[in-house]
Amino acid sequence: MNHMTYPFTLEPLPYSYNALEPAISEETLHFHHDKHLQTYVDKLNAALKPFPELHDMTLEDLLAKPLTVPGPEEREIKNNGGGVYNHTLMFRCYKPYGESIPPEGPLMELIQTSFSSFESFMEQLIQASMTVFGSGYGWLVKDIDHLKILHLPNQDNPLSMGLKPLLPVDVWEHAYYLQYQNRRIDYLNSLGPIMNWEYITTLL
Ligand code: MN3
Repeated sequence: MNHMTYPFTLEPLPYSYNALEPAISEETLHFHHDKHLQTYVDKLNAALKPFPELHDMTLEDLLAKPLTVPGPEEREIKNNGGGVYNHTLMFRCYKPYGESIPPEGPLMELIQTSFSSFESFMEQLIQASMTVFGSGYGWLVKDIDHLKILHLPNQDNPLSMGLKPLLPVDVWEHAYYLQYQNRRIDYLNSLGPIMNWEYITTLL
């Protein structure tokens, strides 16, 4: 995704706070980006501070590799590092409401060979995101030469499984509860018009 290293900073949104309405409200986006993501950034920096040997590692390496620190400290770095990575990637995967155009080129070819059709792919992605019990994400990932859909708990990241993250679908309640309360499916069904498939294609 990028090559950020310690100390990590909050990446500004690549669009205005009301750009995703009505799918994601301005209020939800302020909380999600300015409060939740900022907290992950701050906690990641605090967790890394005592370990200078980790300060030159990229966020990708911090998530993908075992760390030479005690177990609880490693868990703290992985959890908050996942929070930074997953949210930063997710916000990049969106674009202003209604500006989404369907995937084309290499991404569309991989979707068709991996899931037979774009419609089937979207159904499976929403199904996987509905399956998350408690907090977590539905994920589109690349595994060598094909795409996979999976779901992971909390802020776990596919990099730790040797997979390339392409699209996180955040189903923590903070992602949707202000607008959709318990209706997770309505939130998931609203996301189509804000998907930035051009950006996701650059991750292949
Ligand atoms: Mn979130």
